[in-house]
Amino acid sequence: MNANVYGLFHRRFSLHSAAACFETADGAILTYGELDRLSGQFAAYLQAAGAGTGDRVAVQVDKSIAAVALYLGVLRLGAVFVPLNTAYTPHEVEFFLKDARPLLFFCQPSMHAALESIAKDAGAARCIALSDRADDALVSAIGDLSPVNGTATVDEGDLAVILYTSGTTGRSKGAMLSHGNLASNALALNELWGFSPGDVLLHALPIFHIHGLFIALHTAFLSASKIVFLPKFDPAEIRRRLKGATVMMGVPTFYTRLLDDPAFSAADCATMRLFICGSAPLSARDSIRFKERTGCEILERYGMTEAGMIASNPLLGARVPGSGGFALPGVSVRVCDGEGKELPRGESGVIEVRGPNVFSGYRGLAERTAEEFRRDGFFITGDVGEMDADGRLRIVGRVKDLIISGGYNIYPREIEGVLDEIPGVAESAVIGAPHKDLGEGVVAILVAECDPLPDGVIQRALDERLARFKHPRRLIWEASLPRNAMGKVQKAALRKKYATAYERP
Ligand code: MLC
Ligand code: AMP
Repeated sequence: MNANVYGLFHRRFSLHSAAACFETADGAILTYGELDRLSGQFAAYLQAAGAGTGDRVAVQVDKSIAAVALYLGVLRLGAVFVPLNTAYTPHEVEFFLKDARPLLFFCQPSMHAALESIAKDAGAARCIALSDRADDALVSAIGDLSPVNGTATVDEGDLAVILYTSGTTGRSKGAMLSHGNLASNALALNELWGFSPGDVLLHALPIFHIHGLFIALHTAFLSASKIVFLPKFDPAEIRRRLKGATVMMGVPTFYTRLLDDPAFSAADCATMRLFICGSAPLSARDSIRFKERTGCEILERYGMTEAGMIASNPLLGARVPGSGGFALPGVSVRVCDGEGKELPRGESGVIEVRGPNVFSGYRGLAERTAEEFRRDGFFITGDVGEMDADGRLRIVGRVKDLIISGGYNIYPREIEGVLDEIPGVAESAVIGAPHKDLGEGVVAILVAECDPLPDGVIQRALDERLARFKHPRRLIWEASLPRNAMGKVQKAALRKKYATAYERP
C-alpha cells in the first residue's frame, strides 16, 4: 500500500473538491480541488527541474498558499521538504544548506542575490525565487503546467521532511520525519480534537515549524475544513477573524496578546468551539484569565519537532491548566530517571516517548541520535514532567539548556558561540528570563577581556550571524561568571540573579 501522506490528503480533497480550503486576508478563496491541482502543478515543475524520490527541496519563503502547494508538491513526488525559518540570516542558511544538500532551494525574491551562490556552493542545482504575492511570476508560470498524475509510492518509513532544531551543543540537527510519522499524528489529532468539514480554523502561525505546518494544516486537511490563512499574528485582525471561526491554534504569546486588549471578550468568541495552545508553557494565570474573559477553556497539548504531538488534554472532559494532557492514542509516554528507569506516578523526571509519531533520527548524526534513544526505542525528550495517577502529564521544566521565546526555541550555546568569538569578549553565558509577552526573553551575561565593549559592537556580530529572534535584548557585563567546583557555569544562579531583567523596559 502507498503510505504517502499526500495520498491521505488527496482522498479527502477529492471528496470535498468544491469546499473552501484557504481564505486569505484579502478574502480570496481557494478550494480543495484547486489546492490539489496547484500542488500537482508544483510537483510537475519540480519534476521538470529534476527532482524525484528522496531529493531534498529546501525552502525559506514567506507564508503563502503557494508555499503550502510547494510543500504538498514535494510530498507528492516522494521528495523531502526542508523548511527554514524566514528570519534566518544567510550565515545560518549556509549551514542548513550544506547539511541538507538540497537539489533545489526556494527563497524570497529579496534574498535571491544573497543566497544564490550559497545554494550553489552547497550543491543545489537551482536557487528559485518565490514570493507571497498573489501575482508571483513563478506561480503564474506554474499555472500553465499540467499537474502530475497521482502520488509517488513510498513506504511508511520513507523520509518526508527534514526539520532543523537547534542543539544544546550549538549545532543544529536535522530531525528526519517520515510519511508514517506525519500521517499517524494527523489522523490521531483530527479525531481527538473533533474536526469536521464545518470547522473554520484560524491560522496565524508560521509554516516552517511543526505547529503551523503539520499540527494545524494536516489536521484541518483531513476534514476538508476551511482555513483562514493569515500572514502573521496580529491581535486586532485575529479579533475580527474570530467571528465565524471555530478553532484556533497558537503559542502562549497569542493568548497573552489577546488578553492584553481590554476589549477582547466572550462576544469575540461566540462561534469558537476550541482554542488550542502549545509549543511553550502557558501560564496558569493566562489560562484562568482567558476562561474568565471568554468562557472558553484553552486546550493545552504537548509536542516537539522530533515527535510531533505527544499528548493532549481531552476535547471532552476536564482540561487541566499546565498539563500536557494524556498520551495520544498509540503513543507511549513515560517519566524516567537519568538512566531511563520509569519513576512512580507523581515523581518528576525526564519525559520519554515512543510511537509511530517519533522521528527516525538526526540527519548524518548517528551517534548523536543513538545517545537520545533508549535501547527499547524510547526517545529522550529533554523535558521534565510528572505523570499523575490518571496518566495526565504535567510539564514542569527542561533538562536541556533551552530558551523558548514566543514559541521559538533558542539554544544558549549557539549564542554563546557567537559572543565568545567577538574580540574583547573573554566569555559569556546566555540565559532565559521571564518575559511578560514572550514567556522567556534572552539575556547575555558577558565578561570582558579588558573593558566592556559598546553595545553596537556586540549587535553587529549578532546581526551578521543570528536571526533576530535569537538576539539577547539584555546585555549585562560582569567581572566573572559563577562556576561550581567542576568549573561549570552556574546558570541557575544567573537565572535567579537576573530573573527581573525584562521587568524594566
Ligand atoms: C519575533 N521576534 C521575536 C519573536 N518573534 N523575538 C523573540 N521571540 C520571538 N518569538 C522579534 C523579531 O526579531 C523582531 O525584532 C520583532 O520581534 C518583531 O517581529 P515580528 O515578526 O513583527 O514579531 P511578532 O509578529 O510580534 O511575532 C511574535 C510571535 C511570533 C510570537 C507572534 O514569534 C510567532 O508567531 N511565534 C510562533 C512560533 C511557532 O510557531 N512555534 C512553534 C514551534 S514548533 P526586531 O528587533 O527586528 O524588531 C514546537 C512544537 C510544538 O514548538 O509543540 O508546537
Ligand atoms: P520544538 O523543538 O521547537 O519543537 O519545541 C519543542 C519544545 O517545546 C518541547 O520540547 C517543550 O520543551 C516545549 N513545549 C511544547 N509544548 C509545550 C507545552 N504544552 N508546555 C510546555 N512546553 C511545551
